[in-house]
Amino acid sequence: MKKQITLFIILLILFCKISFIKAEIEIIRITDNNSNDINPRIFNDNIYWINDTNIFTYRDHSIIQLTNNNITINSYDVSGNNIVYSAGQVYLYNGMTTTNISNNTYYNSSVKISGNNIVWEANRAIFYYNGSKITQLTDNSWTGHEPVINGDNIVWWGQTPEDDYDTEIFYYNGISINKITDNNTYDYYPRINTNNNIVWQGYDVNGDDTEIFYYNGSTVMQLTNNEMNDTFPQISNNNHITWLGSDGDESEIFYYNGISISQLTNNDYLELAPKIFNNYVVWEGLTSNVIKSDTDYEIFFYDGSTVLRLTKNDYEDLFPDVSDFGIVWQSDREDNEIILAKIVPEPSLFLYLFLGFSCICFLVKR
Ligand SMILES: [Ca+2]
Ligand SMILES: [Ca+2]
Ligand SMILES: [Ca+2]
Ligand SMILES: [Ca+2]
Repeated sequence: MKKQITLFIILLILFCKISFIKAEIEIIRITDNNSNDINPRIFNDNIYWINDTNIFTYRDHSIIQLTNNNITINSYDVSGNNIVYSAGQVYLYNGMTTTNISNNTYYNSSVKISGNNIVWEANRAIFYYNGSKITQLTDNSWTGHEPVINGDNIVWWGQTPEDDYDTEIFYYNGISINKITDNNTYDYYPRINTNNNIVWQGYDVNGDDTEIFYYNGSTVMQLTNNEMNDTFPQISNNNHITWLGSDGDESEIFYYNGISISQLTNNDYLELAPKIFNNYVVWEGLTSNVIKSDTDYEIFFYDGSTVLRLTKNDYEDLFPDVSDFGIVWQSDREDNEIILAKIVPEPSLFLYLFLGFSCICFLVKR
């Protein structure tokens, strides 16, 4: 009889655990000081942000100051141990020392890094540093803006003299520059992933509103076709895509899983700033009707199956970023602080099944 009861309890626990397997979240406040901590990024389990004029990181439960500047940082990016930032000039911190990479008389901005390769915008042109020398990728009669990089593959938006009034998406594959678009409407805001798949927003043929376009390495697909603006596309390394669209009134979050498009939000308030990592999507949402004065932004997280609301407070929670480790964002309290929502990995279904059936076998044998 005792054996039957034990068996029943094991089966009940097994059933409950299997029924409730999903992402669990642990909220951790990273900073607690009297200055502004802003623009957080997360790469694996390493978190970075800007505090006033310097970049900080959070590793193994402690905060480390990485740079020692008193100039305003306008952009930064991370690849492995390399941190690159633009503060007038472009600086590379390789984990040990800081070097001025750009060394020019321009105002340099929009810096991105992949391995040792760095790209940025200066004087309406695209500059590329391959670890040893700088090349200006755009001819002086061209314009180039906001480059992104994967390895030695670089994408930006801009114009050549043949483009007349509108802008196109340009792709440098490490050898030559090709146009991905060639039309009479504005194309901009490209993003590239580790497979060299590219997304961007561009006006449709009528030039009325923007759509989302996706280059899968060989062909261009138009993902949206509607009367609203579709903006800020992001692509993950498994080729999933998210963006801000609209169902008629204000913005909503949309998600393309490689096969079909789904709408992740359906409400009467604004969504902004989507980011994606594999099947995870994060964004900020203005949680009351925009006409009310008591609204503030909260952080939302799509875990691949359901949307979870991560904050519910009177602070502005902004600019979330996501990895498989967790979600980070800035929260405006007395001043801005960095918050982490750690995704607590649940033991897998197979582990529960294995443990459960091992216990049952042991009991039956006895
Ligand atoms: Ca165009
Ligand atoms: Ca549209
Ligand atoms: Ca909305
Ligand atoms: Ca602070």
